[in-house]
Amino acid sequence: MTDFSRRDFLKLSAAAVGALTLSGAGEFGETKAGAAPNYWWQRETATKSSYCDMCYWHCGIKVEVADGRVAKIYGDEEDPLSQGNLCPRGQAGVRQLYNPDRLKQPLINVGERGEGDYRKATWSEALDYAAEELSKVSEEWNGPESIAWLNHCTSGSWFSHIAAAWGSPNNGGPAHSLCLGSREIASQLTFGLPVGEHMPVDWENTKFITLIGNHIGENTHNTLMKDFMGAVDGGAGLAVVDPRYSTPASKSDYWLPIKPGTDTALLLSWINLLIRENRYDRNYVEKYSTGFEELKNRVQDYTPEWAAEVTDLEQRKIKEVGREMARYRPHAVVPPNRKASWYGNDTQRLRALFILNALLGNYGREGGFYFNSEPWVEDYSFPSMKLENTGGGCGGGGGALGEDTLPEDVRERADNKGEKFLYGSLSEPELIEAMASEDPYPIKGLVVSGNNIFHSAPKKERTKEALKNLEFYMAMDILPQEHVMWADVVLPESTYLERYNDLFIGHHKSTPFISFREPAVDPLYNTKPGWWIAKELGERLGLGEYFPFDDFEEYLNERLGPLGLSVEEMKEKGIVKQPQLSQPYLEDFESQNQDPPFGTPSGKIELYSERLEENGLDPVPTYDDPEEPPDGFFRLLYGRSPVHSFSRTQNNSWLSEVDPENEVWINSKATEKMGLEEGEYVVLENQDGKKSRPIKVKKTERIRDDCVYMVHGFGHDTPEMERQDGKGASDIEMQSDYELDPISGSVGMNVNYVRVAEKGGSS
Ligand code: MGD
Ligand code: SF4
Repeated sequence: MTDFSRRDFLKLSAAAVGALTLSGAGEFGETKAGAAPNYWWQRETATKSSYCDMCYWHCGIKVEVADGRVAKIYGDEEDPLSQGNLCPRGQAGVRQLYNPDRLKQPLINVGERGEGDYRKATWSEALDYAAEELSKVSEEWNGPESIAWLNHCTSGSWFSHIAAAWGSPNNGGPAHSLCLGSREIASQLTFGLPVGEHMPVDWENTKFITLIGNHIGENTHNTLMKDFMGAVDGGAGLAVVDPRYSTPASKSDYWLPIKPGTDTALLLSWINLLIRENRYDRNYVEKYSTGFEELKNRVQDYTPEWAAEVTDLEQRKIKEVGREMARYRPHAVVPPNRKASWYGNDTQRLRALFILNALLGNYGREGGFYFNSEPWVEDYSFPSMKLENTGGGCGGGGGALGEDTLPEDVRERADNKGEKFLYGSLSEPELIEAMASEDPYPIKGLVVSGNNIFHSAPKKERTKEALKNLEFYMAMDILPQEHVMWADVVLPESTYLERYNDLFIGHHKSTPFISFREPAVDPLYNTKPGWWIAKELGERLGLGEYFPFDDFEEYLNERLGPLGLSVEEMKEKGIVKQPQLSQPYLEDFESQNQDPPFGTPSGKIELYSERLEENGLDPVPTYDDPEEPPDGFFRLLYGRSPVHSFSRTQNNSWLSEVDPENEVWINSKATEKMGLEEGEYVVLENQDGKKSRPIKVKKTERIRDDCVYMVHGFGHDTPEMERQDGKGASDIEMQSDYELDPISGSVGMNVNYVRVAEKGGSS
């Protein structure tokens, strides 16, 4: 019998809002009418140390707690990332904690999957049931590989830990295939080094920056934005290549409104120009790279004149920007963007970008890229696991270029049947396809944590089919997002302000550091930290030996011990910087008679990749024209809002007040032709006849007329969260197609097209 339906959810949320309002217990301690002021700082306060989880940048924070309630969050001045400042999302973390819509207790589904009929359960009931069902799937469907694990949050790595210990290779998240995988693989192929979490661009010394569709300022990463603006304010020249007049384009010296999908042509033409006009850094190339002559031969036809035709850019501008880069080299940099998966040829596009940087002689030089230096922190000594833990947490998923190390009794990963792609971590959309088709083998169990599989992966309908095909599906989350309310067991995690997490190990230029997270307040409702949930589940699955600690302080103390630190000390300090000798530039290695740290087989920058050639792939990037939009359709482009993270924050009361819904940017000439007014609602339809929710029109000169643009993360279908439900449209609903990158397994979603199908409607 159902005792907890969607309607109850809404009632419960409303009651919780009421309770907060009546008690006057807002986090800033507002006063009841007529009462004496009682600000939070006049109460008993405590300061807690943590790092922000509103995005994976993980700025260090201090949390002020007054009478057991979080009153304020601010940046930790000691932290190299936040440097004492937070973005709006960081400050709004407090509204995530006190969000009345949060998941409040474990739930067990009692209806059809997707209908949202639940009964409340105790923790032991929910965990016993989950362990029993997962074990049943493993026994009946040929082992742990019949269960997939998709994680994207700081606690998610504990579920990846279970997958690795138990032996499922179907373990990962969106970070690789839907975000930065192709960038990481291209960097590894060229320099033998990852780009890593915090892009090692030497902003403070750079003199000329070229951004390729990298909308810094709309996508907000605290330090990145500050460093970038510092460089621009300090006089660095700026060129922005984007079909849209983005925020950085508005600060630029050169805006290149490129035809979407033709960036590789532009990059190759700059390579051609630097070589043809002898403007590249000859000494650097001779000393540190291999394959220059082959590169020179292969790019000789990719002239700026040719590229101007292909990219729809002015020839003069292409040449001028190329020459500016050369003028300022090696202090000229072309940073890669983070959301690198666009068109399915992404590793080659990124290879072209890195080769261009190499010709500018900027890797390991001031004003280019510096060499990262990670702090040394001992791993916890777990018993050896069946598989390597492939992560899946935030920002994970660089994707190794190494050999497959699966033991003989474990089947291959289901996402790469027939070796459709060469390298890389799990490709989430390909895994979902394997779940739906049962090809190459049935996957009948799924565990999802902190990964909105209805909003991060394309082909949402196929994702629903995959879920229907499962025997058991469990989700751990903090909110009743749409995909969560499809799960058989729903486990409510405490938010980052209520729990311990692992150490965050980072670096910012020559400063390696570790940040610490402690609970600022006790968990609200009947929620639990992710590490506890995973440990309890692991023990029930017979994997208790992989969780050999009683509580999380014990775990953290074992990691901190070799550094001469402890949990008690970290509570005080929050951040510890390591006085480790760092070598950001090539000259630092040379002065110590050391080889440069390029990790390629040749030990040099590989302009020509023999590894790609051996695998039948282009050793030097080549260019293919993108498909043209069908008649009457625009290419659909998408990006970020400065105050939202993915599809996670639209329900946050402060953030949704600032940015409640998205708009579709359409060029004014096109709106005039269609008779569309600014602010009116339209329904979009894609090439496969999929229709969007109504979305507001933004009529603008700031975008080309062959594409439209919308911010990702809106258009939720979540009756349990009224504030975000149905606001704006979801780009994912329009992304019913993608192109798979044959090198990295990344999926390019900029290969979808929309037209305005109807006028009218509202949010
Ligand atoms: P992209 O999606 O690559 O994002 O940040 P970016 O790397 O900046 O770039 C979007 C820009 O590319 C848009 O300006 C778009 O018009 C342009 N563009 C689209 N197609 C093309 C093309 O064919 N050629 C060129 N040259 N430009 C094109 C994404 C990054 O943002 C990522 S990956 C994550 S995961 C973070 N997410 C995030 C968030 O959710 N919210 C906020 N506020 N910030 C975030 N920062 C991060
Ligand atoms: Fe938090 Fe903003 Fe820093 Fe991301 S950039 S960690 S949301 S403060």
